[in-house]
Amino acid sequence: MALLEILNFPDPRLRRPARPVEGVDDALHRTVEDMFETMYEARGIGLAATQVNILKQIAVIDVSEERNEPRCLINPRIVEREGEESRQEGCLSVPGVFANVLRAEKIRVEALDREGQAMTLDADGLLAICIQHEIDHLEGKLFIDYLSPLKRQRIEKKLLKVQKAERIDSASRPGHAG
Ligand code: GNR
Ligand code: NI
Repeated sequence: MALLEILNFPDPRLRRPARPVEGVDDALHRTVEDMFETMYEARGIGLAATQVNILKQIAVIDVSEERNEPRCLINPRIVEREGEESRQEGCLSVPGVFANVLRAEKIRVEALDREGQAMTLDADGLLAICIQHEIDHLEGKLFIDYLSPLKRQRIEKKLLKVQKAERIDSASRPGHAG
Protein backbone atom coordinates (compact mmCIF):
# COMPACT_ATOMS: atom_id res chain seq x y z
CA MET A 1 0.00 0.00 0.00
CA ALA A 2 1.19 3.48 -0.77
CA LEU A 3 -0.05 7.03 -0.70
CA LEU A 4 0.00 8.66 -4.11
CA GLU A 5 0.70 12.32 -4.80
CA ILE A 6 -2.37 14.27 -5.90
CA LEU A 7 -1.76 16.72 -8.77
CA ASN A 8 -3.04 20.26 -8.26
CA PHE A 9 -4.60 22.63 -10.76
CA PRO A 10 -3.20 24.14 -13.03
CA ASP A 11 -0.96 21.12 -13.60
CA PRO A 12 -1.28 20.32 -17.35
CA ARG A 13 -1.21 16.57 -16.55
CA LEU A 14 -4.78 16.95 -15.22
CA ARG A 15 -5.85 17.71 -18.80
CA ARG A 16 -4.78 14.46 -20.46
CA PRO A 17 -7.51 11.93 -21.29
CA ALA A 18 -7.17 8.52 -19.62
CA ARG A 19 -7.02 5.30 -21.66
CA PRO A 20 -9.37 2.38 -21.11
CA VAL A 21 -8.12 -0.44 -18.89
CA GLU A 22 -7.59 -3.55 -21.00
CA GLY A 23 -7.18 -6.18 -18.34
CA VAL A 24 -7.52 -6.45 -14.59
CA ASP A 25 -4.35 -7.92 -13.08
CA ASP A 26 -2.36 -7.72 -9.83
CA ALA A 27 -0.74 -4.44 -10.83
CA LEU A 28 -4.18 -2.92 -11.39
CA HIS A 29 -5.38 -4.21 -8.00
CA ARG A 30 -2.43 -2.51 -6.35
CA THR A 31 -3.22 0.76 -8.13
CA VAL A 32 -6.84 0.55 -6.96
CA GLU A 33 -5.74 -0.15 -3.35
CA ASP A 34 -3.33 2.80 -3.44
CA MET A 35 -6.06 5.05 -4.84
CA PHE A 36 -8.45 4.07 -2.01
CA GLU A 37 -5.75 4.70 0.58
CA THR A 38 -4.99 8.10 -0.98
CA MET A 39 -8.69 9.05 -1.20
CA TYR A 40 -9.43 8.11 2.43
CA GLU A 41 -6.31 9.84 3.72
CA ALA A 42 -7.25 13.02 1.82
CA ARG A 43 -10.86 12.74 3.10
CA GLY A 44 -12.29 12.87 -0.41
CA ILE A 45 -15.48 11.14 -1.54
CA GLY A 46 -13.86 10.17 -4.84
CA LEU A 47 -10.57 10.04 -6.70
CA ALA A 48 -9.83 9.59 -10.40
CA ALA A 49 -6.58 8.00 -11.59
CA THR A 50 -5.81 11.17 -13.59
CA GLN A 51 -5.41 13.04 -10.28
CA VAL A 52 -2.57 10.74 -9.24
CA ASN A 53 -0.88 10.88 -12.65
CA ILE A 54 -2.11 7.48 -13.84
CA LEU A 55 -3.69 7.72 -17.30
CA LYS A 56 -6.10 4.82 -16.93
CA GLN A 57 -9.89 4.96 -16.68
CA ILE A 58 -10.17 4.14 -12.97
CA ALA A 59 -12.23 5.94 -10.31
CA VAL A 60 -12.63 5.10 -6.64
CA ILE A 61 -15.60 6.46 -4.71
CA ASP A 62 -17.04 6.34 -1.19
CA VAL A 63 -19.87 8.78 -0.50
CA SER A 64 -20.94 7.08 2.76
CA GLU A 65 -20.76 8.90 6.13
CA GLU A 66 -19.06 5.92 7.75
CA ARG A 67 -16.45 5.63 4.98
CA ASN A 68 -17.22 1.95 4.60
CA GLU A 69 -18.80 1.72 1.11
CA PRO A 70 -15.88 1.65 -1.28
CA ARG A 71 -16.78 1.50 -4.98
CA CYS A 72 -14.39 1.08 -7.86
CA LEU A 73 -15.42 1.98 -11.41
CA ILE A 74 -13.19 0.90 -14.30
CA ASN A 75 -13.89 2.23 -17.82
CA PRO A 76 -17.11 3.92 -16.62
CA ARG A 77 -19.62 5.14 -19.22
CA ILE A 78 -22.84 7.06 -18.56
CA VAL A 79 -25.51 5.39 -20.67
CA GLU A 80 -28.59 7.27 -19.38
CA ARG A 81 -29.19 10.65 -17.79
CA GLU A 82 -32.31 12.10 -16.17
CA GLY A 83 -33.12 15.48 -14.63
CA GLU A 84 -30.83 18.26 -13.51
CA GLU A 85 -29.37 19.18 -10.17
CA SER A 86 -27.08 21.96 -8.98
CA ARG A 87 -24.78 21.17 -6.05
CA GLN A 88 -21.74 22.67 -4.47
CA GLU A 89 -18.63 20.77 -5.51
CA GLY A 90 -15.05 20.71 -4.41
CA CYS A 91 -12.02 18.85 -5.75
CA LEU A 92 -8.88 17.46 -4.16
CA SER A 93 -6.96 18.88 -7.16
CA VAL A 94 -8.43 22.37 -6.69
CA PRO A 95 -8.05 22.80 -2.92
CA GLY A 96 -10.04 25.45 -1.12
CA VAL A 97 -12.41 26.13 -4.02
CA PHE A 98 -16.14 25.32 -3.86
CA ALA A 99 -18.73 26.18 -6.49
CA ASN A 100 -22.12 25.07 -7.74
CA VAL A 101 -22.21 22.87 -10.81
CA LEU A 102 -25.28 21.76 -12.79
CA ARG A 103 -25.29 18.03 -13.56
CA ALA A 104 -27.68 15.20 -14.33
CA GLU A 105 -29.72 14.23 -11.26
CA LYS A 106 -29.90 10.52 -12.04
CA ILE A 107 -27.56 8.45 -14.17
CA ARG A 108 -27.11 4.87 -15.28
CA VAL A 109 -23.46 3.86 -15.51
CA GLU A 110 -21.83 0.85 -17.13
CA ALA A 111 -18.39 -0.07 -15.86
CA LEU A 112 -16.16 -2.93 -14.78
CA ASP A 113 -15.74 -3.59 -11.07
CA ARG A 114 -12.32 -4.21 -9.54
CA GLU A 115 -12.44 -7.87 -10.57
CA GLY A 116 -13.10 -6.90 -14.17
CA GLN A 117 -16.78 -7.92 -14.01
CA ALA A 118 -19.17 -5.82 -16.08
CA MET A 119 -21.79 -4.01 -14.00
CA THR A 120 -24.60 -1.51 -14.34
CA LEU A 121 -25.19 1.04 -11.62
CA ASP A 122 -28.17 3.38 -11.17
CA ALA A 123 -27.14 6.40 -9.14
CA ASP A 124 -28.72 9.56 -7.81
CA GLY A 125 -27.90 12.14 -5.14
CA LEU A 126 -24.29 12.69 -4.15
CA LEU A 127 -23.19 9.41 -5.73
CA ALA A 128 -24.46 10.52 -9.16
CA ILE A 129 -22.72 13.88 -8.79
CA CYS A 130 -19.47 12.25 -7.70
CA ILE A 131 -19.47 9.74 -10.57
CA GLN A 132 -19.96 12.56 -13.10
CA HIS A 133 -17.15 14.56 -11.44
CA GLU A 134 -14.78 11.55 -11.62
CA ILE A 135 -15.64 10.70 -15.24
CA ASP A 136 -14.88 14.34 -16.11
CA HIS A 137 -11.40 13.91 -14.56
CA LEU A 138 -10.84 10.85 -16.75
CA GLU A 139 -11.57 13.07 -19.76
CA GLY A 140 -9.26 15.84 -18.55
CA LYS A 141 -12.07 18.09 -17.31
CA LEU A 142 -12.37 19.91 -13.98
CA PHE A 143 -15.48 21.24 -12.24
CA ILE A 144 -14.20 24.81 -12.54
CA ASP A 145 -14.45 24.46 -16.34
CA TYR A 146 -18.22 24.90 -15.93
CA LEU A 147 -17.93 28.28 -14.21
CA SER A 148 -18.15 31.66 -15.91
CA PRO A 149 -14.82 32.96 -17.27
CA LEU A 150 -14.81 35.70 -14.63
CA LYS A 151 -15.27 33.28 -11.72
CA ARG A 152 -12.65 30.96 -13.17
CA GLN A 153 -10.16 33.79 -13.56
CA ARG A 154 -10.62 34.77 -9.92
CA ILE A 155 -10.08 31.18 -8.81
CA GLU A 156 -6.98 30.75 -10.98
CA LYS A 157 -5.43 33.94 -9.59
CA LYS A 158 -6.17 32.94 -6.00
CA LEU A 159 -4.70 29.44 -6.46
CA LEU A 160 -1.55 30.68 -8.18
CA LYS A 161 -1.03 33.08 -5.28
CA VAL A 162 -1.49 30.31 -2.68
CA GLN A 163 0.85 27.97 -4.56
CA LYS A 164 3.51 30.68 -4.85
CA ALA A 165 3.28 31.31 -1.10
CA GLU A 166 3.61 27.57 -0.43
CA ARG A 167 6.74 27.34 -2.60
CA ILE A 168 8.36 30.24 -0.74
CA ASP A 169 7.36 28.66 2.56
CA SER A 170 8.83 25.23 1.72
CA ALA A 171 12.02 26.80 0.35
CA SER A 172 12.64 28.44 3.72
CA ARG A 173 12.35 25.20 5.69
CA PRO A 174 15.52 23.41 6.83
CA GLY A 175 16.59 20.62 4.53
CA HIS A 176 15.60 22.44 1.37
CA ALA A 177 18.55 22.62 -1.00
CA GLY A 178 17.24 25.89 -2.49
O1 GNR B 1 -14.06 15.00 -2.07
C1 GNR B 1 -14.73 15.43 -3.00
N1 GNR B 1 -15.93 16.00 -2.74
C2 GNR B 1 -16.86 16.32 -3.72
C3 GNR B 1 -17.95 17.10 -3.36
C4 GNR B 1 -18.90 17.45 -4.29
C5 GNR B 1 -18.79 16.99 -5.58
C6 GNR B 1 -17.71 16.23 -5.97
C7 GNR B 1 -16.75 15.89 -5.05
S1 GNR B 1 -15.42 14.87 -5.53
C8 GNR B 1 -14.20 15.38 -4.37
C9 GNR B 1 -12.97 14.50 -4.49
C10 GNR B 1 -12.35 14.70 -5.86
O2 GNR B 1 -11.73 15.66 -6.17
N2 GNR B 1 -12.58 13.76 -6.74
O3 GNR B 1 -12.10 13.90 -7.99
NI1 NI C 1 -11.95 16.07 -8.30
